[in-house]
Amino acid sequence: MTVHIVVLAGGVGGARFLRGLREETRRRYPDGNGNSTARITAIVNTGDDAWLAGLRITPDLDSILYTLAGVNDEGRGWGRVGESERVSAELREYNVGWPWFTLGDLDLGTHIARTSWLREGLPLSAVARRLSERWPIGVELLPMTDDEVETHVEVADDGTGTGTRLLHFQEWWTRFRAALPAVRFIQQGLETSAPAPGVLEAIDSADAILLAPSNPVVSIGTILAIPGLRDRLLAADAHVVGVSPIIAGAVVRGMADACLSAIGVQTSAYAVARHYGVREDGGLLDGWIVDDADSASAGELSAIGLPTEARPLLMRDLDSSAAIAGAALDLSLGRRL
Ligand code: FO1
Repeated sequence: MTVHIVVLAGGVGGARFLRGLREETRRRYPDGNGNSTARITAIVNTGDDAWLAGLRITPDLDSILYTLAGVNDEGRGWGRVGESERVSAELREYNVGWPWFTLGDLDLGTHIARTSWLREGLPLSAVARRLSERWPIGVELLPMTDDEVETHVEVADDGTGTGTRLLHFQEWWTRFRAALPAVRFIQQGLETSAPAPGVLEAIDSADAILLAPSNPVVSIGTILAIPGLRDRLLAADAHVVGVSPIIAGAVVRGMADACLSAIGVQTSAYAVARHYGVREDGGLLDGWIVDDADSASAGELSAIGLPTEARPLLMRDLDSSAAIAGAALDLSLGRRL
């Protein structure tokens, strides 16, 4: 039987986790020619998306696509390896786009292809599929929705000191490095959005559902906010297991701590688990994976009915990522009634 694994994922952490999961399923369910018989569906956050220089940019889908295709810039965590920036230098001269948000030449190839297909009327889910057909990535990439849902951040207005102003997430994140305290996050377009075709069906047919160690607020949180999605997860047969993006009270990379404090959640493996909620209290989680450094919280969480395992959580390389993905998969499959 082919096992069907659904992963909710954001950008860099999601990409590394999916690369590890693909490797682990290749080892566990070999298909005889180097791949696996497992089916992996990634439901990806698109709240970071933006229109820029007339092009539609989808950072989390691209981080995952490039990483699984092996053409990503491993160090930066986004964009293409061997990139050049001739066009973005020209755009800067014309003051087109955001000078603090670099669109590399190879990356622009992807954005131009995507935008031309969108202009032909293709939905984002079809565009994501077409882009991923260029490489044998072994994972089905689904945007959380085909509708435009963009995260904006409300920050104190440094001008008058009284009001607040709204920034696109990318400006808050890349221009200001999340240094401006966020009053709240607003997903514009959320109310009228719907899960992309295939998303609810994937959740219904999943044998395991995993929350990647992505930003719990603006990545996983945005996916869960899409109307109908959370309820479908709660109704799913598969057990939902999350991997903590926080180790020993600190983010592994990115600035999830700035996001968590904005919603009043402590930056800890324990607090994020409570934020997602324990299944028997009406929350999402049937299981949680924390780092060895947080093994004390594993005991506390198990005591409140959330099976929690402690293991090394740093995704240093393919083997460590595969081991983490395997542990999450075991916890999800193992707890099937
Ligand atoms: N992040 C930066 O810090 N600086 C950039 O100039 C930048 C450009 C960029 C272009 C395309 C893309 O897909 C991602 C890009 N990112 C950049 C990363 C991006 O902010 C993150 O991938 C996510 O949006 C946050 O998780």
